[in-house]
Amino acid sequence: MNGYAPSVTVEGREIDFLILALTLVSCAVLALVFALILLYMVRYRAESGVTRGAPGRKTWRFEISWTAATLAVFFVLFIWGGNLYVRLFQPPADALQIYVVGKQWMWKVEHQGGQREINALHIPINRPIQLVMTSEDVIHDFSVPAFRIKHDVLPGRYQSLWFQVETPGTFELFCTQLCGVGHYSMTGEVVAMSQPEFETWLAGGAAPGEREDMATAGKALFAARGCSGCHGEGGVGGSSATTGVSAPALAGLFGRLVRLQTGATVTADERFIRDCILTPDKAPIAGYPRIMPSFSGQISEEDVLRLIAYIKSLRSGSRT
Ligand code: HEC
Ligand SMILES: [Cu+2]
Repeated sequence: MNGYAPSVTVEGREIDFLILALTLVSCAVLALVFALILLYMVRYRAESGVTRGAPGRKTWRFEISWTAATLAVFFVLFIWGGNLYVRLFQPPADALQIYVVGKQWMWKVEHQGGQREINALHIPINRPIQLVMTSEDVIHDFSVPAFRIKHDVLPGRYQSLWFQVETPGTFELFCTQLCGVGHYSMTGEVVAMSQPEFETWLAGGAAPGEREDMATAGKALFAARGCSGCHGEGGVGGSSATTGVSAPALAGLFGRLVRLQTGATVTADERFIRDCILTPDKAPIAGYPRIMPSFSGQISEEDVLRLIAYIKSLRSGSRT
């Protein structure tokens, strides 16, 4: 295994370039400091006879120019780094979403079509990929050195990471957070393929009839877990005449602004829906009784992701 894997993403190359620039700037400062140390060592050595201690004349011009130059260099690095950071953590809207759950000691991946894999991640090239990640137990860290990406994966919340790979190939995947005795074995591979090859891969494995896509699996869970009893078949919501329960419609919820009882508004993203299912007491929404039970500890992280996929698939007014 070689120590250096050339970056296969555009952002990765920019990260390399930024690090190179930082290293060069640091080396330049280091060289200047050492050159001055040497210069003064020779110039003011004991037998040199140079006068010391006389008050030197202070020139403001020198003072101001070195301060301004340093400031300018650091501002350039700051703006460059800040801009890159913001871009790295804002997935493009058209990114292909793939779900990742870390657990001691493996990475479980689920594609929207329901294809599942362990310690492997298949992706198409030249297309932005967004990973929505969570952990079932302790803190893990998803790292693919060749993509220059690395992010902690925490239990109880969703982390998102995105990248776009340019060259096909197989790349190493590591957990880079010490997560227990099996940590060393929590590795895998990311296989980047052309779009047609990726589609062939997606279609392989289980026959299409046997595999449920995530939203369909979520729909079954929605009924089996009794969600539909309050939220209605297909999440249409409203108060049911038979049960007298009033629960909000879930169709069209994803991406909408929701008002909480505290008066605050939040966007209904994956994390919000997850919290609604697992800890409904934490942020109850305005205008409804607080009767939704907590499903914490009763639903696996993977099932929560499937329920979210189902809720995302419900457009307003749809009755599927
Ligand atoms: C006993 C009735 C009941 C059951 C069962 C129930 N819910 Fe709810 N749900 C509610 C009520 C009432 C609210 C609104 C008040 C609140 O947020 O607590 C709500 C809120 C929500 C919200 C937030 C909706 C919004 O507009 O912001 C989501 C998402 C949700 N539930 C999903 C689910 C899922 C998924 C299940 C099944 C795992 C489920 N619920 C089971 C009654 C229920
Ligand atoms: Cu781990």
